[in-house]
Amino acid sequence: MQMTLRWYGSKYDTVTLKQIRQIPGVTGVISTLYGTAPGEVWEMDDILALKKEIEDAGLELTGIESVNVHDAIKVGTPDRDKYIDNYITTLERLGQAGIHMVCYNFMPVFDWTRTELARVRPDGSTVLAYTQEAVDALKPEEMFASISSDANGAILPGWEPERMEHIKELFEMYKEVDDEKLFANLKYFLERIMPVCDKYDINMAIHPDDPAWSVFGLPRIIINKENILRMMKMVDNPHNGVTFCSGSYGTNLENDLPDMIRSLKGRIHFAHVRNLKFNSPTDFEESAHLSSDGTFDMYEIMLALYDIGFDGPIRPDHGRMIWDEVAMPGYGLYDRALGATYLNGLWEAICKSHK
Ligand code: CS2
Ligand code: MN
Repeated sequence: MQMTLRWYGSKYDTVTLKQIRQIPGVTGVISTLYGTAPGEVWEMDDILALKKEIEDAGLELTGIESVNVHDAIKVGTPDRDKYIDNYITTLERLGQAGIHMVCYNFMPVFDWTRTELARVRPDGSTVLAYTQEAVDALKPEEMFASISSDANGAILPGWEPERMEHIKELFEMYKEVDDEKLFANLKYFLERIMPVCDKYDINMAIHPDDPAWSVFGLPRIIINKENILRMMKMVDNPHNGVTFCSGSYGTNLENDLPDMIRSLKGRIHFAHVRNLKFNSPTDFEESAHLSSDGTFDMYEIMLALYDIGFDGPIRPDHGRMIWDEVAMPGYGLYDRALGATYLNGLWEAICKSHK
């Protein structure tokens, strides 16, 4: 596996490439053209400039997170083909630039949803947290207001103000879309993009819905083993794969994470590994990566990845905000660096004990 860190680009990120390069064992970054809107074609010059900036800093552009999917594709509106054509052009250019892993999600309206961006833990660190009670008490637009006021000035992926201005229309668009329709629209999208993925050897890695259940009555399908295996079968191409995100699938305590990993042998193209601490089944917070700080056994997760021969990019996911750092919630330097080092340590121990 290759240890990486997510990086939003020098215009948006408080963390520098130089800092990332100094984390032992991190050799690549996962980045995106953060200023582009879903549905837009990515310019070749922009892709190459991003790649060059990263390579000049002594790192590799290991993959893209994310090329976001336009809502017309998820809803299946009559103009979806135009947006799929744009997506294909972007993939073509990424392939020509030598990029072989693209993470995306198929969540309606929002990307991940948290109800607190800075819950204070007993040690004074702050973390992202979720309670179902808070979601049930809020309208989506109220949620947006509370999220943006807590974001340290950063724009959070999927919560861009331009999108949120149209939140009512977005909800309206999804009125007729249930789980089955969303599955069908995903299949349509994948069938259309697989030829370009085959041509350029691009691994598509769908990110799970987070939390792994319906919020605000919107359909959500990338939530458990049954659905993800259905998705792998419905477009049975090795380039149709997943981002295994322990913190997202793990929101549902019924998901057996190591078992899910083992069932996805050959189809995990990217791994996000982080821990959660549950205070109740509907109240969780994002703990440090260490097993003993949260609910998941991180050794078992890494062992399962090892057992299936996982050799793709991996990254620590959201970290806590520690040591007075001010950064995009979940994406500071310090705790993610600790996470990367811990995961590298588990991996080294697993490799050596299996020799
Ligand atoms: C990420 C997601 O920050 C996060 O929770 O894991 O935003 C992820 O990048 C997207 O869902 C992938 O498209
Ligand atoms: Mn993730």
